[in-house]
Amino acid sequence: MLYRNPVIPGFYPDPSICRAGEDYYLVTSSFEYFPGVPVFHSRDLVDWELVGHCLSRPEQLPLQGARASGGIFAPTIRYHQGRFYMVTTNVTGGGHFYVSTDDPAGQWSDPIWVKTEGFGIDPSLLFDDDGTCYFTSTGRGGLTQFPIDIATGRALGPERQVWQGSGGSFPEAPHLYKINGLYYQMLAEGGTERGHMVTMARSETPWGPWEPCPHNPILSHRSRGRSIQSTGHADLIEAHDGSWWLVFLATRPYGPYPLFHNLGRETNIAPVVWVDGWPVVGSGGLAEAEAEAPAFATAVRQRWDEPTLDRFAEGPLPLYWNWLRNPHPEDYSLSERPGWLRLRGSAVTLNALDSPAWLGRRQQHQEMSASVTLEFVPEREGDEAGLSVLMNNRHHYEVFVTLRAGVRVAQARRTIGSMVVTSELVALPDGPVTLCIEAESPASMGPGGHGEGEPVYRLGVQTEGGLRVLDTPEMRYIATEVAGGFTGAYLGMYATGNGAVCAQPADFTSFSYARRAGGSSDGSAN
Ligand code: 6LW
Repeated sequence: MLYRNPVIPGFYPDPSICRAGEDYYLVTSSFEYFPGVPVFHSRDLVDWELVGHCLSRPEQLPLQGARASGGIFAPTIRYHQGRFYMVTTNVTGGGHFYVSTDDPAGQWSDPIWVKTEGFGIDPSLLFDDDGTCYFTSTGRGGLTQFPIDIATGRALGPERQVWQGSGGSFPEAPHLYKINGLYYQMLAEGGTERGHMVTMARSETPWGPWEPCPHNPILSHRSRGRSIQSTGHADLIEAHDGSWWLVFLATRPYGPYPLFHNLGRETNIAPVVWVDGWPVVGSGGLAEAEAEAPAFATAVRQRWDEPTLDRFAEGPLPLYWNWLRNPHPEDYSLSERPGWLRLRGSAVTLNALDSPAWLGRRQQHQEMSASVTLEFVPEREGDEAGLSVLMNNRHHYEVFVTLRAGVRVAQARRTIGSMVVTSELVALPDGPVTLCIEAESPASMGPGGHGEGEPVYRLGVQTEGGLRVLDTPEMRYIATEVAGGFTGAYLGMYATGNGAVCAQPADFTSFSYARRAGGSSDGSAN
């Protein structure tokens, strides 16, 4: 049975994995989004169900004023003596901390902070057989490590330098493992762009001397014409059947040359075999877009490729919905009007480093359709509510309902850095409005990007005469290569009074999302 990478598509970077018996748990970075650090569960390493978040309470995750791609950087998850630990960094404030739980799908503890000598990211834990817990991260002067008291986070020894990598730029993402009595240090190097790679060294002690792997990098797609690029930031796991696997981030760039990516860095897996005490990843250090599933997988389902329809019945929202920074609870209600998600537009806009009345889910496929149906009666020209595709506060497109010259209209807008462009206006009759955003790549393009045309979003409104497309902005101008940062595109419902509070709430009754077949979303060809 074949599985397809990415196993978790869309903005789910810096994956880390642990195993409890035959259950696998995986976490990823979440930056300025709330709740933080999504937790996935799988029993076959291929189909990953989102079961919770490690950081679901604002007290665990202060994000006030977080810049785009601030907040929560790379997490590591480990399982030790019946308890799960997740260690990460809040770069917006506080630095390194960990939380723990007996039930990864439930609530996690309050943070325990770990103080280091300098600023660092990418913390990791190893629970050694003698009970020592090693904390490893980037820090002042490179990769640093020290033993900690897991009950308090207190250092039990001085910070010491460990393996600094094979000479690539940005040595980071350290994970220390003990395998067959040897200590292995795995790093990412080369920066999280096209030169990204995974490297490894081993030692008889946790402190070195380090023997680098003779075939470093153990994984890299730099300078390779593959559909999956930027492979790196990895974590290693021994499955319950004795097979070994690597989880790692990668991107799927596309478009005419030079390629770009807008879905963020995604979670992938590759098989690992051991040769002479060194891991060999995938096909001799290259990961396949399609590969043989673990022998213990009984069926291959990849749920993230299935369409979703949200009807906003009262009760908890599906876990894939996120807020920007710490949401203002007064902006949201599922109970005031049963069957509708009510957004009360505040003064905060999508451009602010604050939390607008916005609820978003990741765009997970290069070709997709998203649509919302809403009721909204704008009373001022500043009042607007609609559907956005958002990369960050300075790069987003939206289609929305607003008031112009006393008439309720639909309009589209592009915000690309300091450039803001609005579309023509379409007058709307009274009643519910359906807005949609579709992502479309010209069929001729192919994954290598050597065809004609440019991938675009179609921003439209349903009218009596059918879909009226208001704008078709290029995907490229909100892609990571333009927008910067570490995140990926979100599709979000929002409302704002643009500097004032909206007089009327915006009520959303459905949100649908579906991958469109036939596109280059499959990561098909290498
Ligand atoms: C992360 C670093 C990296 O902390 O990107 O790809 C940073 N690797 O290890 C942000 O995700």
